[in-house]
Amino acid sequence: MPRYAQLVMGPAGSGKSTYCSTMVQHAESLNRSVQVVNLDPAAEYFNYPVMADIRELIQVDDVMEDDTLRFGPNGGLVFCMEYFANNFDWLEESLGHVEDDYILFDCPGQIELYTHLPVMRQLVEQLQQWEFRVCGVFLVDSQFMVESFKFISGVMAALSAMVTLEIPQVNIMTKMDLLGPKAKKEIEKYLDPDMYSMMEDNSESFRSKKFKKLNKAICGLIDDYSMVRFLPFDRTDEEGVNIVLQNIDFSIQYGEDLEVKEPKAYHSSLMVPETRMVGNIALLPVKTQFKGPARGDGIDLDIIDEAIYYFKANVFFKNYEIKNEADRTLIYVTLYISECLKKLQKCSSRSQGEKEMYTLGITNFPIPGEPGFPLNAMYAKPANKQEDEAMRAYLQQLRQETGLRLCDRVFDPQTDKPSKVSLILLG
Ligand SMILES: Nc1nc2c(ncn2[C@@H]2O[C@H](COP(=O)(O)OP(=O)(O)O)[C@@H](O)[C@H]2O)c(=O)[nH]1
Ligand SMILES: [Mg+2]
Repeated sequence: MPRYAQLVMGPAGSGKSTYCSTMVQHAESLNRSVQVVNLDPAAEYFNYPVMADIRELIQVDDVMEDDTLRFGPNGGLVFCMEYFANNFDWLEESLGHVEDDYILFDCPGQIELYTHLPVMRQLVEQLQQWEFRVCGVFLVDSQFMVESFKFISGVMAALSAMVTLEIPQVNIMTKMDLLGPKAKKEIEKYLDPDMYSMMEDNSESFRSKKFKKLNKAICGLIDDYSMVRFLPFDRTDEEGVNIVLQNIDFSIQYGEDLEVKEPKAYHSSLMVPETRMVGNIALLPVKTQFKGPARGDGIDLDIIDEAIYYFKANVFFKNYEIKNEADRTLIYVTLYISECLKKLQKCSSRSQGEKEMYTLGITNFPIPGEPGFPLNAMYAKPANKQEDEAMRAYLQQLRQETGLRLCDRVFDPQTDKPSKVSLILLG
């Protein structure tokens, strides 16, 4: 099974750490597990739980304070990252090996990591060896993108990461929530831009004759790579966040190998060779005091227990496949439960509920073969008068016992009211 990773990159302050925590929350709401690894040795603040933190391995401050090294902040960071690249076993240990895991790497912002230093590329290769499918996620702050020349430098940064890393990359314009309506409109043209028309932009910086050829060449280059699409990211817009995640998932084929979980219908486990029949319904024993042909003294689990237990799963099946005669009993009880629940919902006390259930249980109900029986195509009508009586008696016994058991479940002993929870749990 592959594992999945996003390398979250972009200049300092572009919103990488915020992106990571937004994604973690979003994934949680989808019931997906996404973990974050902090790879920024100079990180001061982030508000997501970390699976691993590079600062456990090395800290920029320690490097800068070292009298023999004497690095400034940038040099310190580069030193840290090179140290990291020589100690990937630390990462391997921290990641463990969970199949199918999905990890965000919150990377440092220094652009040189993506332009000419080998460490990020080494990291990608290492992750790939560990069976990760890696997607680059390059963030650019929308605040800086409202002018063409700034946009072009943002694009160039994203492009250099893409060329260096050679992995699928999704570019994101962050902090869209900070833009006013006018700026939002303005920025739309940058999301999927036409570089040549951008060159016609009337801003002064583009007018300069001296750079005209260069600008044209750069715009042509960007256009040729046709990777300049940006996805807008507004952390307050759940749907937008989801679109971003889907794009990234798609680029690393997340979810394609996951087993498709078909909804499952449940079948009765109570069929045994010596089971008696009425028509083609299994006359299974029932734990009950009500009179009828089925006695199940001392049995552990009966068909009504099964029907109540599987009610929620089975009641939605329009095309339930009947596998044996006990399934016919199960389905009959399942349908009867939904009839009961409709009535019980309206009852204001348990004693009223019990009365209603008693009446519903015995009042003339159709049996197989009679008009009004809902499943005549699948149920055989009784072969003779004797079977007719047995069937009627058995179904009535099932109905009465089911009604009584539902009262046990549905009425809250404290309030004597039908409790919403059990009504919902049951259907
Ligand atoms: N309004 C708004 N602020 C953001 C957003 N993303 C980041 N910020 C702010 O921008 C600053 C830098 O964000 P951070 O995630 O730390 O950037 P990093 O350096 O790339 O990790 C912080 O003050 C964040 O609160 C966003 O989507 N909307
Ligand atoms: Mg950060």
